[in-house]
Amino acid sequence: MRSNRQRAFGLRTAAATVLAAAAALVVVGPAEAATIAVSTTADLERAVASAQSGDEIVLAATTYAPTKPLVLKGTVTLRGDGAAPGARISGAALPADAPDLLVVDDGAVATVRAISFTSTASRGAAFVVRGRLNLENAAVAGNAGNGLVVKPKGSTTIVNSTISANLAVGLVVHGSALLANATVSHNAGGGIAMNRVGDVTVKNVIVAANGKPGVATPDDCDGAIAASSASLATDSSCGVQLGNSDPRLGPLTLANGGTTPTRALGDGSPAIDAGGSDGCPATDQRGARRSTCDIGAYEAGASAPAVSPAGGSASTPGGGASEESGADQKNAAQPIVAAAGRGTIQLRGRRASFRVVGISTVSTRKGLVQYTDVGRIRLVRATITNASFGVAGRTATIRGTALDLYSRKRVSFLIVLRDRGKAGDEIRVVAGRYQARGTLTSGAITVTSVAV
Ligand SMILES: [Ca+2]
Repeated sequence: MRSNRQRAFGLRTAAATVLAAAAALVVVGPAEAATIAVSTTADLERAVASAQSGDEIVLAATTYAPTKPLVLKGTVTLRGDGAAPGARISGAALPADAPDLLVVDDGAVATVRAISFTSTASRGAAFVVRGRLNLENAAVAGNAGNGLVVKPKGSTTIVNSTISANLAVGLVVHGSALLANATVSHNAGGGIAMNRVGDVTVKNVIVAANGKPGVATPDDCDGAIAASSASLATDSSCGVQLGNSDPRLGPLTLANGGTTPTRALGDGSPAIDAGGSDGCPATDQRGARRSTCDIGAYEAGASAPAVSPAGGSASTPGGGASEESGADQKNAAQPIVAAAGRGTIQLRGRRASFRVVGISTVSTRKGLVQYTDVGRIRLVRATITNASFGVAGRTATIRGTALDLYSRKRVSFLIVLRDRGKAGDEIRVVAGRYQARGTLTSGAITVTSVAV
């Protein structure tokens, strides 16, 4: 083990910075690396901004909601501390003009382990990779935008990780990506998009139930995977070994064990014991020991090791546990609501059009509501006050207030979105005295719930 030192924030001198920069040009010795424990959003933002090559930032198990994108530079590791309910980085507090959650800068080599990334707005990605990203035992889930976007010079290796329930595309690759024992599923905008130039290799990977049946969006893969082994998809678009196969994935949940949410393999899943031993990690995303390798991030029949509750051993001198962290930890156990839709419905002799994006956790709500029934009501500039789910996570109820451009008054609204999985999605709108409901004649609604 290398000997690490705890670094106090804000005490770095210019001389130390110059020395560290010089050291980075040669080879950074182990003694230069610092381990920085963080337990609040402010700690995390400072640690990322001041990280030097070789540093490891260890996140206590709570929810972090940065107010601007976290930009990783140099060679840096970001990892959860292994306690329950896990570390989660949320995009809920990001500004509309900088909606990406984590950016791996040009030339950076970032390792990110055992953290969940969630709740970006529809224009934001959980990850933008310009340098190199090693993603391990992580979950990228419940984002209204894309999960990961790998830029032309960027590259990523994704192992034992789940990219799921994002409302846009799970993984967009302009550069290169190697996925091993990953699960890319239930992303409404598609699973993996190669954009004609992306170089993607998959080993023991599940790409399942992406896109939206009956709607013209790309499904599991958009473009050709360069090389694959022992991988499975629910349609034929990826060209992998087991195409048109249903892996029988369970709901995305922390209840499977570990510190990031996973989807279990149901009984009789064709993914069980169907992975190749080449490149198969010893444990799965949860830390459960793998036997004959299953395809995907989850090993069926294996138990995850017990995780200690937050606060057990996470506190280190200078780590700075704050008063906020208690509330954050409670929030971390709540489901994330994510719903998005746009389209038109047919009313009596006319059509109404809408666009709705809603993201909600118990502590934060964001979204966009626009609804136009020409001549009757036109809702804009909405404030969402509540969003909740109906049975089985396919119905979202969004409440708030919005400006009606016709009456020039703010009105309370209730919008219910029903995701029927294929053509047949429904929307119901109540705003002031206005009421309408209908089945979509164009567009689509996607509703997801991420129970973490
Ligand atoms: Ca197995």
